[in-house]
Amino acid sequence: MAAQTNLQKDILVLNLEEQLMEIAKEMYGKELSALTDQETYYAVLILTKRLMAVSDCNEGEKKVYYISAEFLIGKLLSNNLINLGVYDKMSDILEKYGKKLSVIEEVEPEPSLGNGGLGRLAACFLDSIATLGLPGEGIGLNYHFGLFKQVFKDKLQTAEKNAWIEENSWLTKTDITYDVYFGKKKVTSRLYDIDVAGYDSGVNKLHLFDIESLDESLVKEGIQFDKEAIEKNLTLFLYPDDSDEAGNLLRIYQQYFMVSNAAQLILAEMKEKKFDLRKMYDHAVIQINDTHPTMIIPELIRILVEEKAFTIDEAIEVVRKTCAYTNHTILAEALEKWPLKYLEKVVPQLVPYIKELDKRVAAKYKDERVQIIDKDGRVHMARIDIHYGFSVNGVAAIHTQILEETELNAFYKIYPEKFNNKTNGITFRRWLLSCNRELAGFLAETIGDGFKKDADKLEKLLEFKDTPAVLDRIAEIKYDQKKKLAAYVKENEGVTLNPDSVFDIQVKRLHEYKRQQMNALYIIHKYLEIKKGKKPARPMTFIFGAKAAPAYIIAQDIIHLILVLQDIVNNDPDVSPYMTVLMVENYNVSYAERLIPACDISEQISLASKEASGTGNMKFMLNGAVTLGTSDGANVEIHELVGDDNIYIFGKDSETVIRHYEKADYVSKDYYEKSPVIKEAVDFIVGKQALAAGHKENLTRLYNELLNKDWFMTLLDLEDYIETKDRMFADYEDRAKWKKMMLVNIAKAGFFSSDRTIAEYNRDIWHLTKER
Ligand code: NBG
Repeated sequence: MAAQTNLQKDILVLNLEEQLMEIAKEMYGKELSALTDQETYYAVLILTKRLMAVSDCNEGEKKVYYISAEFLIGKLLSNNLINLGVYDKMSDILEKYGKKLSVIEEVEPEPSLGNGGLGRLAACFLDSIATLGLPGEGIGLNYHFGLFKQVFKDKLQTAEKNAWIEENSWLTKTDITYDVYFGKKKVTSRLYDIDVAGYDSGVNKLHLFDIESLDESLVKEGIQFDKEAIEKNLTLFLYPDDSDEAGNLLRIYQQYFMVSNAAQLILAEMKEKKFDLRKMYDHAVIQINDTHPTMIIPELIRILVEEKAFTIDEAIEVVRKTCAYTNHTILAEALEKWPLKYLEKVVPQLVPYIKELDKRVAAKYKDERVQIIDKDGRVHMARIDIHYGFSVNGVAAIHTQILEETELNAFYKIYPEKFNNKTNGITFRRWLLSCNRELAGFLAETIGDGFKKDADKLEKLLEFKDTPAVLDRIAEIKYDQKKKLAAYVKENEGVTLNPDSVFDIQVKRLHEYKRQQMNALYIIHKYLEIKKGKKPARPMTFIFGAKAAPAYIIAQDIIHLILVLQDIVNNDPDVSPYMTVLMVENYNVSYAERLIPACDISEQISLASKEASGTGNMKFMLNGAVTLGTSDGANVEIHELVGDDNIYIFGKDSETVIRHYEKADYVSKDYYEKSPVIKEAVDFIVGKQALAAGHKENLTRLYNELLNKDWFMTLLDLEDYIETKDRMFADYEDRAKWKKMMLVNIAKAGFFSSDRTIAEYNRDIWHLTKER
């Protein structure tokens, strides 16, 4: 069978041009050369889907089901073509008919099925699972309007729906439908599939479930809709506003809908393959990505007991051996705790099982920190995962260590054997081969293209760390990418960027712990310095990209401050020759693919202990940026790999920060009063100039927050940050030194390939065998 499909794929590849012409005729009755860009995109899409449909599936005795609320897959055309090995061929064919593949790629709408790193990680993992030839599938939801589209109005973020599903898309409608029960209320789901092609390997599937009765017209203004009309709203948005009860209930509806479908799909496959359900763990491993899919545990137990004649003990044992949990954060507010009374409203059928799971824990352990249902009647989802799964992993060495020693220490004492670390990774197909074709091409010329399948081979580049021709070429490619970005930004944001300036970039979700506000304070500081006559050696460009959760007020205020600074700085003739500020609108995966290759300084400045890993940091280094970062998340491992000479680390370490929290002795005002530099920068937020350009309410609120609370300790590290960043800008002028740092960062990035991460998941947790 496998050989046959391979042959079909080979034949298709041989006849790519004829096929494409035929599709053009069938769909539009036109010659290829007469198609519009949009039509060409659809034709190439259809052909690529056909190619994936006849490619081998990764099969085996055991499969991983990666269940996740987010899959931030980004545009798929370019990556699919690369992974199928036909990118250049397709590009040549299109060229022959007067078309440019890079232009056609632009037409594709980007689905926003994720929020940030967690969702992007899931997408990288699917790529690597397929590339390693492992049997594995993603399971999630088909949100029609994704997260949201960010639009700036009056220097404030507003949210609109992000419609991405078109008549022709990567989704394939299947005839699989399931009944999902919320108590007695029944809804019907339908499965849509997206093929995931591995690089030079087989194809896997991303399963996205949708509700059949969805009504898109429910969304009236912005992203507002009737939160109670579950049958109509269930798969409209990812992370709908949860600031009220209806919003909370909707999130539980979504989560249960996801896991009920997942359970039905997994059990149907077990049945179809005639696997012994009592040995489910020999054929299925369920990776629970953060706590959103946690209800899969009680749901599977319920089904095994009620429909498959298991005793409760047997069901718990089988499920425990099947489920594994990944923790992605230690932020308390992100660790889900659902009031039992909400669960009773949405999924009453699960409640007796959750109570049973709780009872068993309570009978064995007295420690309050490990109880599933707390004294206030809230169900701690992560605790279900830890007690009733077989593996708990963090996503970077320091993060796992903090889980073991601090956050989850009570659990670590009970189950030390369950804990393990899996440092995150990124797929080099998207984050190098696709987004930086120039660099990838040059690397292949210089060290051979072995690194494309075995990322560790990038280390070979170190042999050239004193070779001027190689160093110069890497710097030249960076310069070209900066020019390209500048052209795109000019067209899309109307802002002029100077490619001869230093590009300093911070792109990631907006959150106080990530401390975009600290970066903004640096900008204020520089602005004031220039005003006083202290000119920098070279112009500086500060770029931000970030969406803020619509209900997160201070995050909105930080966006506002950055947009105010953009206005003030870029329009001040004394300063604008030396400095530019830009916050790009609707930062997403496609934007990241443009920004990352063009970056000189990678901002990774979270408060130590708070960023579980970060993955943007890895993408930037792979593309030759130098990191300015705290000792947090994966920065720590980057630091170890590149050494002190090739990274700029500043700020207090995680132990110091954790101690401040324990003792509650951090007082931001003390730092403000002690340091004239800090005071001057913070005061600027509510000074005349800022108030004239922005809104008093937002700016005052932010100012007060920094002065009176500053929960994520911005002012603690500000002086060190300013000093280190100044040093970095100065070092940029030592071009020889800087180029060498670029090279070392690229050469050492191999460890952060998600192929390595997935190989470790498989070695330690999944134990899948490939059979191709
Ligand atoms: C995020 C962390 C990042 C990490 C990604 C992927 C959540 C809840 N967590 O540091 O903040 O890189 O997960 O593991 O989105």
